Amino acid sequence: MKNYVDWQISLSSKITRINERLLESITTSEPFLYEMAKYTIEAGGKRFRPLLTILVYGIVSEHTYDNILDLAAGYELIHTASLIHDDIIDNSPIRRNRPTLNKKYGMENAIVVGDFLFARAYELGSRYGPVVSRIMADGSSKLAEGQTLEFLNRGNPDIDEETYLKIISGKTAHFFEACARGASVAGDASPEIVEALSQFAFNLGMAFQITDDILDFISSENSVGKPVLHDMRESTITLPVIRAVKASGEARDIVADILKGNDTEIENLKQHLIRTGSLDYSFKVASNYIQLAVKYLQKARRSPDMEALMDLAMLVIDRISSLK
Ligand code: GRG
Repeated sequence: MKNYVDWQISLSSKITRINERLLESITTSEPFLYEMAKYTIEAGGKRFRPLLTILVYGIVSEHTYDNILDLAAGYELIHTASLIHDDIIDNSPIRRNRPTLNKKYGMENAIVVGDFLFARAYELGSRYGPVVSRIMADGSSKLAEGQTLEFLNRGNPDIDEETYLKIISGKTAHFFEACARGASVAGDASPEIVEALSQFAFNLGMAFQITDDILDFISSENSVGKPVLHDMRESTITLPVIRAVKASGEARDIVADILKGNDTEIENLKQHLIRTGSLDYSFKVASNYIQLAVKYLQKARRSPDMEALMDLAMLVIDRISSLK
């Protein structure tokens, strides 16, 4: 598997069903609300969370994946709603290669669309009973905790690695974990397999967020579908920068300068991250999470769905290797 696009193509029939279910789940008697929700859903995205949900279910259950589509769509709706709210917080202009909902329809409408998607998501989750509903709600609470901790540390050049890891656990990894936990519980997996697949997803999520943070420095807007060098502009300090600041006073001075509003120094910081090995270090941390993820996944039954998740784990790392 060469890249995400190939991976998605190999799963295109599942993605088509996810997209259909997403559109079905946002029908409402208010046409304008539907138009805005549809605009967001049709912008696309990688659909990792619903695919993770479906593939985990496929590993543990003999039943058709149609049985898990509602849960998969529910997780994608929560993810999408959190991105809408995140774009409002950051006043972001572009998401998924399109103007954000807040830019196209205004902040007031965007807030309501986010709320609407949350409401529909929990309705979908409730179809799987109280245990799965609670897993879904826990994943969402962790998103809010991660976001809050990140916000508290915005503009803090001395944020440590432990705090960063806690932030990304909440923002990304626990939500990945919730997808796998919800799907494996819904598929009646044994407690050992529920735990193994949940840990697989958590570690995958950690690696995914770290590589996302690396890509913010080394990628292009076209390939990631959102502005790059965005984190520093928003005063969000990520692992490569934390590493560089710890290693050199010069890096700390550059970061302090950027935090005061001198955005022209961001390119200089990027070169510094390359020179000091901070990007390589971050890549190594991400690779360690992937190794752990793979170890957990290997506890599950070998099947085409398991192989597809193994491919995904490799791709998370490959998207950086291919740019190095
Ligand atoms: C959920 C209750 C509740 C509150 C939300 C705003 C907020 C609180 C949380 C936002 C957290 C956040 C911005 C997480 C980002 C995680 C992340 C890795 C996003 C990008 O995911 P991709 O690359 O995006 O999978 P696509 O567009 O492909 O779906």
